[in-house]
Amino acid sequence: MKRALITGITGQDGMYLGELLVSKGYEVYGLVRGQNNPKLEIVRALLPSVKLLFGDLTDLSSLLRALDVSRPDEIYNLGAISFVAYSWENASLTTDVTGKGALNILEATRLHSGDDLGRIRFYQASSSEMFGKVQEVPQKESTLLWPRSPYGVAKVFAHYMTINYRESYGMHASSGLLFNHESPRRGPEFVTRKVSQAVARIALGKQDKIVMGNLDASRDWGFAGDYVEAMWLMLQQDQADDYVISTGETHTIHELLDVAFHHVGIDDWRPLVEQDPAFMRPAEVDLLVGDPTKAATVLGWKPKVGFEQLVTMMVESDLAEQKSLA
Ligand code: NDP
Ligand code: GDR
Repeated sequence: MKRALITGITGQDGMYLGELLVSKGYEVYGLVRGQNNPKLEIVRALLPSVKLLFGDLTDLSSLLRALDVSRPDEIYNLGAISFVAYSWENASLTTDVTGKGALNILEATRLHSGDDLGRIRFYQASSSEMFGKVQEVPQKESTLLWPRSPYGVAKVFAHYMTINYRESYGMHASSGLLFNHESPRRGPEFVTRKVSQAVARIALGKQDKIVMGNLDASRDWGFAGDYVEAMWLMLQQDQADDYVISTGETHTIHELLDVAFHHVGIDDWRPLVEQDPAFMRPAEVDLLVGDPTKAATVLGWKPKVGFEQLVTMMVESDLAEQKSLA
């Protein structure tokens, strides 16, 4: 039985990846931070067989302890401060967790495994946000990185540290340059879930309008359930490498609003959407669209859920949730 350790198990991807690995027969361990984490019970209910360990990416000794207990064959470093807008308000903390946290888990892995480093396979959750002010369309593994947020800068550090551990120590360390991926489990601070939740509430008469930021940005949105399969596939390869994971399609926030409102029978959403500079970013990433050719060719990976299906899945889920709240 293979053993896996997931940091960020309480996040959107951690939960999907935990389900995937359990379904494949892995013994799964998840790292949870904080003394009374409100998501602990959600994870326990969803993934009863997963063993939860307490630790924090900023605390090297807690990571060493988690590795000693779990003795993993595969490590998935999904833990991060992941909300881009928040990273301007907390740039130093984001650097510590999202950037140096990756170095901590890489170093803990090296120290833990000693001469047996070649046995462990490591996944780093890199991001399309690293492309920032894009230097090429579509973005590929070789596209020059130009991050536009403290989060993006921290992810670039973590990305190159992962490559550095591969090149310096021969570690099987792979990095997935994942474009935006969403689901009904997406945090409500992110734009897709903010829209799906608000649209459901407006349809049910619980809310009057949505207040948004920049509606012109374009993103390459996929389904989180598809994307965690790509993470797993990367660690099943003989050679560690870096892969863009995306759909190859891009859509604006306007299109997101079109699909979400249309699904509840509202075609003219403009009177229901206000814009507020509070939701604009100091530097915006205007256009992201990834080229997933390498993932298709080498990993045999392809996304299954398209943009409209994703948005309607999220609106449906929020309608059900909002109805259950009465
Ligand atoms: P979430 O924000 O949903 O989850 C982040 C996870 O990191 C949570 O479990 C959180 O724990 C944990 N975490 C935060 N701070 C720490 C810390 N100090 N020590 C240990 N764990 C911590 O993100 P997603 O699931 O969406 O994303 C997973 C990873 O993939 C992240 O690294 C993200 O940056 C990256 N990524 C995500 C993309 C996306 O579109 N979803 C695209 C590209 C990359 P808690 O619940 O306690 O806060
Ligand atoms: P992003 O996701 O920054 O791409 O990072 P987010 O959903 O927060 O923003 C996407 C785009 O929507 C615009 N936008 C708004 N965003 C939010 N959150 N709220 C609003 O009201 C709003 N109005 C417009 C934003 O300006 C932006 O252009 C996500 C995270 O999951 C990262 O961790 C991950 O690395 C990247 O995706 C790939």
